[in-house]
Amino acid sequence: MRKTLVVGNWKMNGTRAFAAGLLSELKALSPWAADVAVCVPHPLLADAAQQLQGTVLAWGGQDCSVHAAGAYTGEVSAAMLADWGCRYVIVGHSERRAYHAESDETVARKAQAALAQGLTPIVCVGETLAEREAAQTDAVVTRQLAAVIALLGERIQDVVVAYEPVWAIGTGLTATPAQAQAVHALLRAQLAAATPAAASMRLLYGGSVKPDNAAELFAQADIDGGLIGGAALKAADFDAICRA
Ligand code: G2H
Repeated sequence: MRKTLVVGNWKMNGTRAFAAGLLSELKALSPWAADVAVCVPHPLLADAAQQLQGTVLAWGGQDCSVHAAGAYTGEVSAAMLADWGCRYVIVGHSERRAYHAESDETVARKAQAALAQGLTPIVCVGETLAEREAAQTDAVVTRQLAAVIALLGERIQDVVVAYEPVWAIGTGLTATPAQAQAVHALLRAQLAAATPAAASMRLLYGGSVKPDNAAELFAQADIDGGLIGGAALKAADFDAICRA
């Protein structure tokens, strides 16, 4: 019922030459049974658009402004991303929440801005290690998602949700499939209370997904793919995950 979605999050990595090489390798390895996208740094969007136009690979940004336009130095609007042909934009990644002080409300506004431009926001939620150890995982992810539901209402159905436990990001630690599935089931139940479309929404897992753990994670009932960081920077690894 739900088609697997695998999204590469390049984070702040890559030059134009790197992107040209990786994207041409991925094009040669395509197609996949899953939907596949790469979220690249903003300066690489033009090259991604040129290289990926007409392929099975979609592309997107890693953040967008809450504002439509104006005097917001350094910001990139959802309209600009749409203008470059982006299909997706990641919002609320834990690195944005932690290093740029993004609140739950800010993340919700970014998702709203993305939807207004026809983009699919990939809304990230996830708990820190301290929160998990304090048994606050459910409360934290529920609070983070509730802010988005409160602002978007029924349009929550047009969002992709990514569960990324902060303690598993770039650390080599991965949530066990059972740990991840438990949170995904909780999130889907929360979505079901907000929209009848919850069963068809895609929920991704992110946090040290690798070729050797992707299949077991993606096999979980409520895990519909992944948001991939480090392993998205190597064509062979990303391809293996897309096939998992
Ligand atoms: C989590 C993930 C991508 P990594 O941030 O969003 O990165 O796979 O490197 O843990």
